[in-house]
Amino acid sequence: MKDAGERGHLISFEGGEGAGKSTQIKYLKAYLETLSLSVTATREPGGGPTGEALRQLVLHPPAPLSAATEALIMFAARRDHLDLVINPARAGGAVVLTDRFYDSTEAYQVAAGDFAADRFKSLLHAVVLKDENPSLTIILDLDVEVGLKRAADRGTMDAFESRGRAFHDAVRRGFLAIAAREPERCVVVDADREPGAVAVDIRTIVAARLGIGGGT
Ligand code: T5A
Repeated sequence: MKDAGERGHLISFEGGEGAGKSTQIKYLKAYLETLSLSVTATREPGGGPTGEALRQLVLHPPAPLSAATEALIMFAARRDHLDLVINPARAGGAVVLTDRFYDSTEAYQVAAGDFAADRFKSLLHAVVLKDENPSLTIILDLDVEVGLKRAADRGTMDAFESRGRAFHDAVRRGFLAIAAREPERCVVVDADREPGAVAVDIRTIVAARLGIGGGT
């Protein structure tokens, strides 16, 4: 295991509905553990008990929420997630893999919703400290219809999954715009392939960008 005292990396996984983030986090976690690294897998909104309660609220709201309200709930959940899960794990030397982080707010509430970009930026700077940024962000890119079908095949839809194609196309464009703007942090991976092939690419990226592991 890694020495306690050496701060672990934070890797975020982003993408539209059904892109395969949870699946790929499982693959990467298992691989990194074979290298004797301590790994924490977590998700947003969620992580700790309060984050999970906020997740229920925002995914299954008692009445429709505005994009601004959604963004505020996401950032409240995110601060709690950083305090209770991400920062303690990183302080103990673990590599933290999070299924969604602040890019999801930019893609869903700003690019696809009507939350203003400057308000998003202010909130981001107020809530997430500079040294809490991910070392690496993997953006799983997938045709919207394919992703929504994968999500629908699992059963009941939540408040986001049940939005139309135009909304999810805007989410996809939002993620690609973030990747184009921040190439030093973000890598786009083609998620429309069998899971093992996607996992091999992700290992190679993690090795090249963070020097963890040796690719395949
Ligand atoms: N949200 C979240 C915001 O609006 N703003 C924010 O700031 C944040 C943080 C979260 C919702 O909240 C919104 C976005 C989301 O709508 P969620 O249930 O966590 O809700 O939604 P997702 O993150 O989209 O979770 P999903 O489980 O739907 O997608 P994943 O994790 O990307 O996909 P995964 O791995 O669970 O796979 C889905 C299905 O596809 C299969 C899997 O077996 C599974 O059945 N699959 C594949 N099939 C074929 N080929 C592959 N390569 C496959 N990979 C997985």
